[in-house]
Amino acid sequence: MSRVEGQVAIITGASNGIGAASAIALAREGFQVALGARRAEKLSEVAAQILAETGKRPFVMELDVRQEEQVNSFVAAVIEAHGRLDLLLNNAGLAKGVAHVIDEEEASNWDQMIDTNVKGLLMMTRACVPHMVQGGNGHVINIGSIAGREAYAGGAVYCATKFAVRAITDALRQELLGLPVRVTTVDPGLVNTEFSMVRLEDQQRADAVYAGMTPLVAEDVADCVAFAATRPKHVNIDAIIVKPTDQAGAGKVARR
Ligand code: NDP
Ligand code: 8X3
Repeated sequence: MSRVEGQVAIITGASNGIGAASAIALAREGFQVALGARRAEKLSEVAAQILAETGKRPFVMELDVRQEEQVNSFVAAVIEAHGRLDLLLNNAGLAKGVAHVIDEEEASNWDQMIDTNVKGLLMMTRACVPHMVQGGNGHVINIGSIAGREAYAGGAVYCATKFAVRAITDALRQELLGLPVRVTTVDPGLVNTEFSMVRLEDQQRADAVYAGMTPLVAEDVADCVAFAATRPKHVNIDAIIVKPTDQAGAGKVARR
């Protein structure tokens, strides 16, 4: 039997990309997975794939991590369904636009990034960790970014949110010291998902982000999540930075 068989994992932003791939990877490892995101139909497709492959029916519920009531009722419903919680993958997140700070005419993109990537992650963490402490086992895995280690023009607010994720990860690990809850950040470089389409709202510009190079795919990041999640309980993977071989930093990409 696998080390994590029967343990329960919540994955936010599980309807697509890294979240969907990680949910599948965690389910393959033996976790009972609970999937949250705003697009219920896409969640159902991911759930169907997991059910077909593992024989386990995932918990599925619509979730906007910016809405505190939804966050709390999602976590309560998972606890009601499964009676325990062992892992939270804080993956839901996005970048909106590449405008320079002085050119951004209104604050709605800033609000959406900060509310999702930072406040949503905080509210999910606050709702989940007490159940982990109570159950004697827990792990919070945050999806950060290399944008949380290196800022770039056009990314002031997105980078700020990912710097914040790293600060929260490190502070949380100290706050939970002595309790049976591990804290990890997985920080990817370029991954070919819907991320660039959501950010740029233009398919040609989104495709250009990955042109002439080989980006990561969501499954590459899911491998890192699954590795961190399946270490023995006394092993805390603090951080994994994972980039394409064709990338040496933000904006430092080899294209052919
Ligand atoms: P996708 O756009 O493919 O997936 C983003 C996911 O987040 C979707 O499932 C979306 O679901 C969900 N989401 C967005 N807003 C909310 C919300 N308010 N509440 C709940 N779920 C939400 O992109 P990725 O898979 O690439 O992104 C996942 C994470 O990885 C993000 O945190 C991103 O910042 C990070 N990342 C991505 C990189 C990349 O190059 N792709 C590199 C480094 C980090 P729905 O729309 O259904 O709500
Ligand atoms: C996404 C990676 O480099 O586009 O977090 O900001 S990057």
